[in-house]
Amino acid sequence: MAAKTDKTAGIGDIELLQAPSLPMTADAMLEDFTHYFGRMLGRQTIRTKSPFLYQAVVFAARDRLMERWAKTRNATESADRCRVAYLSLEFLMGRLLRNALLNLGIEDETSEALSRLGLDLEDVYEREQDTGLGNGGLGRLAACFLDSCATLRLPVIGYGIRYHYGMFHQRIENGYQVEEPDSWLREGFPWEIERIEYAQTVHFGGRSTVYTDASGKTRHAWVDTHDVLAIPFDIPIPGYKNDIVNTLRLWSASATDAFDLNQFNAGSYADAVASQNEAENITMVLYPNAETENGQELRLRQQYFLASASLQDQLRNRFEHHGPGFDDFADKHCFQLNDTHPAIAVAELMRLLMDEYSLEWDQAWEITSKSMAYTNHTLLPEALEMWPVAMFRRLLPRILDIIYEINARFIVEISQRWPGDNDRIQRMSLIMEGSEPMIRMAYLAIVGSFSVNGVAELHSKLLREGLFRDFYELWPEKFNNKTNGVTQRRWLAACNKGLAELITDKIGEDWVTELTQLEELTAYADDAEFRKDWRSVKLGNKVKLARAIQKKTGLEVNPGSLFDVQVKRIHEYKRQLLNVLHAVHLYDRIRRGDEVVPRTIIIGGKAAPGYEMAKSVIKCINNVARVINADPAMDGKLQLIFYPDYNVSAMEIICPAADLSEQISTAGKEASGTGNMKFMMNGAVTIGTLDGANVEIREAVGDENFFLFGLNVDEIKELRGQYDPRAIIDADEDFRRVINLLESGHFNRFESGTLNAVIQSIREPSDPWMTAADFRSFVDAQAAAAEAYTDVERWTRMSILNTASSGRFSTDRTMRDYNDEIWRLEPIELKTT
Ligand code: 26V
Repeated sequence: MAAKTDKTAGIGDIELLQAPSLPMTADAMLEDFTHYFGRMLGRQTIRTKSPFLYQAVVFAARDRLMERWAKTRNATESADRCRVAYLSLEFLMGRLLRNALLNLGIEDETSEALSRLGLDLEDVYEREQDTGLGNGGLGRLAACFLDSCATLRLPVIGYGIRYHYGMFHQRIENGYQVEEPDSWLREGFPWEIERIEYAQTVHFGGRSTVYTDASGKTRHAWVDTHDVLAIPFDIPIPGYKNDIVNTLRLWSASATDAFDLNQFNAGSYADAVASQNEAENITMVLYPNAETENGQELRLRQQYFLASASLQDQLRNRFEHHGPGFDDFADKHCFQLNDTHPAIAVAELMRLLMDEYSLEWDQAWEITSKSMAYTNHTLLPEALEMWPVAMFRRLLPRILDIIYEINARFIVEISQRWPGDNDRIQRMSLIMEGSEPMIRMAYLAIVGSFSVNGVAELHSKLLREGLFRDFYELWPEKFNNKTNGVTQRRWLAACNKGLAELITDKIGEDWVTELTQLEELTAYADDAEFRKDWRSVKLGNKVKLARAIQKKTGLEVNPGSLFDVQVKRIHEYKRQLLNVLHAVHLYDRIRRGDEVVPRTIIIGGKAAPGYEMAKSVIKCINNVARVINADPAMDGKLQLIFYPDYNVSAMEIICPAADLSEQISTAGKEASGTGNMKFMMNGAVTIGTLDGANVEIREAVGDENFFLFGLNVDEIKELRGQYDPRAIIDADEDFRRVINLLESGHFNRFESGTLNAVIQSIREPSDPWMTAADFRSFVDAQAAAAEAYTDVERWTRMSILNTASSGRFSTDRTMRDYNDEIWRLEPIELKTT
């Protein structure tokens, strides 16, 4: 390795940059695997179940990433160009090995190397635990973004939290969800590099004071704080066959020396050690999203911890490589806020610039408000984050000062634009007054950002017209849309090898980096031979899913039946209950002697542990499933499966196998959805409402290839106030029979009352999700889907056209949109040596 003398580093940096690249051959992989397994991990006997086998493969792959990583870092840091920090409390990465090998282009070589030892790479993949540092759509989106940014050569770094416990595991016991901790780090996590040299200090508590500096200026300081150390752990993010490796930097909390010492001096060694926990607790656990979790102080600590550590890291990096000065800071840095969770970064950057770097307010505000950009991910008003002012005062007194000052100046701006409009001031104020004054984080994010975006056309429109209307009137130019996507590398190339090969055989492999190429499949929808191959791939995937179901639940499902799938978080607005009503309706029809198209309904998802109604929905699904699956009359006609512990890896088996994709939320409630895109890409046909990105999916594929049902946003709005579910049920015989069955105790014998709350919610005129309103049109759309499915050739055509039309839903497109309209980054140029 060459040593290079560096102006700042002193003796010089040892660089991988000049070193000859490691060979990407099966021979070399085998040699390195053997080295790591035997010499580093100290193992001798190869046991397929052992985690060390997997770890040794990771180390061999990681070596190949390491040199590319160093080159990428060198190129991005030395170039005085704009870079983006993507701030997110969640990165739902899933497994990393398959994607790393795919993107490095050495999957075949690695497989070959292992096969020489009698090992199967697929088994090694299975040994990896999911990195489940997210709840659902928002966290997985962040992970897909990173893959696309690296592939597009965009200098984007992800900043998040290294939770000790990720998303809980779900077990089903007597139909109930039981949560188990996800100790994903227990066997070690071979992907991460601890970078203790970049640790940052984050303040909490204490008080805010004023002093006069040497030049006679009034300055603020935050004193008597309890400090916590933020230690970064880096994970490599390889682009697809382009030698780029970007970074996901996750912060872990640790006690500072001073933290212990104060206590130690106060007399108690044990207390001192115990109080380390208080610091380390900050990154202990990922919060599962639920309203009940809102307002938890530890969650606010997490948010501030992430914001502060990440901003300090960016400032450090800037000065290290480009020297002091802030003149062009906003041109060279952009912070994309993934929802309001990291929105406190607006106030923290102000604090750092003023208190630590002595900038004046106006200059600091100019920089802050030109470098922050905010993405909203929800339309549910109850999900909008607010924090009690009192909590801020206790935990982050200096930050509270700054938020008050931002608000005071903002209110002046409103009064200038709308003199005397006090209602408007109240509506728009960052502080919601009341017995317990609250800080509205979304408003802080909007005021402090130059860009505000929604995640699907409909969602962005509803933000402008509803939730953020006042702000849109004030700053229309800030608002924009960025329709979500998913990465086709994970969600087609890696998880559906059969389909990927079939597609590549026909149209070449360019779709892997340019998904709109899939359009070329349209022509083959009319090719009978191709349709046959398409069906055979789908059937193979269904067989594979059937095996997974059998393994997890003991139930045998028929791969010849229509696979009707709804997997996502369990939430009332997503209306898993509507799906259950349809299942009960089919059950009822079969019992009456009707012929139906054989169908397997698969539902999966986790309920937030504190969300009682969602947990009852899980119980309801399982109870209905138990009766249906035990009834001999249903044999070969209907099955209902609850797929336990749904996560990223489960989706990799599920989406390639789906025939029908359920996207059935109440119109106006689902911001975008991204599962809908994964299903579409893998050739499932959607049954859905006009909600979120469904609208754009239907537009892309054509209404004849999409099963639309339900009220639209305007109709929902109009119906509210006069909604009468009882009348709807009474007027519809099928519906009446379904409700009667549910209320008769048929699905909860010896468990009287367990389903009451759930059934009652459907009958409630105030039901915000208006499930009953869409029952009839849902059942009819399901009948149309079943009918279409019996026409095998027609269905296959629809399936192909769905894949062919999914080009727009790649995060490559989404990231290009962000880059063209918000970030304006130039692609990383690797130096060729
Ligand atoms: C809220 C909370 C509140 C309490 C503590 C933890 C926590 C975690 C997350 C959330 C908000 C989740 C919002 C969310 O996941 N939105 C989803 O974002 C997807 C990506 O844009 C989008 O496709 C889904 O439609 C949207 O529901």
